[in-house]
Amino acid sequence: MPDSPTESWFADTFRNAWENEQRKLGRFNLAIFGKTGVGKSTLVNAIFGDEIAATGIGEPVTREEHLYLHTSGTLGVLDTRGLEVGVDNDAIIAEVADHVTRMRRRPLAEQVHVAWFCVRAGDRRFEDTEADFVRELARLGVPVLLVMTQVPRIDDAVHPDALELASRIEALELPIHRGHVYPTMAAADPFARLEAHGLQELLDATFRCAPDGVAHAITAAQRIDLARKRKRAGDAIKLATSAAGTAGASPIPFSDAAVLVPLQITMMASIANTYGLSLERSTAASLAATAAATVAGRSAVTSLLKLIPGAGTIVGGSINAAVAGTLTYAVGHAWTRVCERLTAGDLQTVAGALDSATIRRVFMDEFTKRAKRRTPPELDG
Ligand SMILES: Nc1nc2c(ncn2[C@@H]2O[C@H](COP(=O)(O)OP(=O)(O)O)[C@@H](O)[C@H]2O)c(=O)[nH]1
Ligand SMILES: [Mg+2]
Repeated sequence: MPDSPTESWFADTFRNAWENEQRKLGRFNLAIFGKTGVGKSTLVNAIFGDEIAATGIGEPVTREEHLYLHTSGTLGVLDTRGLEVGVDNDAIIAEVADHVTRMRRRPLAEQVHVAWFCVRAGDRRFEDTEADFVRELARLGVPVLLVMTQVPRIDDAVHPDALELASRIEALELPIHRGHVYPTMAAADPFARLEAHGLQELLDATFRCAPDGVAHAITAAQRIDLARKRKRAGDAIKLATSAAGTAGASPIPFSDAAVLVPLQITMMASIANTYGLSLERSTAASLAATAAATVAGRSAVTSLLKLIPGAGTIVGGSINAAVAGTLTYAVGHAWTRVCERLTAGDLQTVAGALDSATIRRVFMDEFTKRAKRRTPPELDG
C-alpha cells in the first residue's frame, strides 16, 4: 500500500477485495417448478428479494429451449417457460436432465443444488403427473423440497383443506426432503387478514439440503434470516481479529498502524458480500463509514486508534497484539452494523442516495462502544 493512501486507493482496494470475496462465495442455484400462477416468483422474491424478478426473463440456458437461468449476485434461479409441469413433463424432464448432467462436470457454483416443487393450497389436488415429475427430478440426484404455496393460516390454525392436501401428498411417500410438505404464505393478504408464514422453515430446509459449499452463498442471497448473516460476519471478524493480533505480535510502530488496513478492508468486503450489498453501494458506504474520503488511510487509522482506551496514550510508541486486535474487532462490528442498516433499507436519503453523515455516525457509535473492550473476545484464551 502507498505511503499515504488516498480515497481512490481505498476504493480500488475495497472493490478488488469485494470481487475476490464474491468469487469465493460462488453461487447457489435453485430450480423452481410448479404450475403457472402457484406463486413461484412471489416465493423467490419473499426470501431472496426482488432483484431476481427485476432481471426479467433471464438468460435462456444454452441447448435447452425452455429453461431459463436468472442470476443476481450469489443466487441463480432456474425455471421453465412455455411448458407446463404435469402437461409437458417429458419435455421438461429431458431438458432438466440434460442441464443437470452437463453442470455436474462443472464447478460447484454452476451445478443445480436444490429444487422446490410448488403446489398451491387452493388447487386442492395433486395430480399423478405432478408426483411423476417429482420422482423424475429426485432421480436426477437433485434434492427436492415440496412446497405448498398460498396456505391460509390464522394464528396457528392452518386451513383444513390445505392440511388434508398436505397429508395426502405425504402419504404418497415421494422422494422429497424429510417426506414433508412445507406450507408457506409468501406474501401477506391484508384483505383476507392473512400473514406471511413458513418462509424461515423453507429456508432452513434449503440449507439442510444444499451442499456445504454453497451455504455462504445462500446466506448472502437470502433476505429474511439476519441471524445467519450476523454469524457469518462474526466469523469474518474473528478471522481478521486474530490475523491482526498475529501482525501485532511483534509490536507495530504506531505510525505504521496502516499496515492493518488491507486486512480490515478484506474483512469489510467479506461482510458486505454476506449482507448481499452491491459493489458500488458497499464501496461508497465503506468510504463514508471509515471517513476514508476525508482522512484517508494512515490518518483514519490513527484517529480510530485514539478511541481505543490505552492506545491513545502510546502515540509515538507502538501498538501491540491486543490493540491491533481490538481495532480490527471494533471496525468489524461497526461495519456490520452499517451493513445491517443498509440491508434494512435505512441510511439512505428519500431519493435513494446514501446518507454519508448517518453512515459515519452509525459506524462511529458502534466503533466507540466496541473499542471500550480492551481485549476483543476473539483474543481471549
Ligand atoms: N397474497 C399473496 N398472493 C400471492 C402469493 N403467492 C402468489 N400470489 C399471487 O398469485 C399470483 C401469481 O403468483 P406468481 O408468483 O406470479 O406465480 P408463478 O407463475 O408461479 O410465478 C400473483 O398475482 C401473486 O400476487 C402469496 O403468498 N400471497
Ligand atoms: Mg413466475
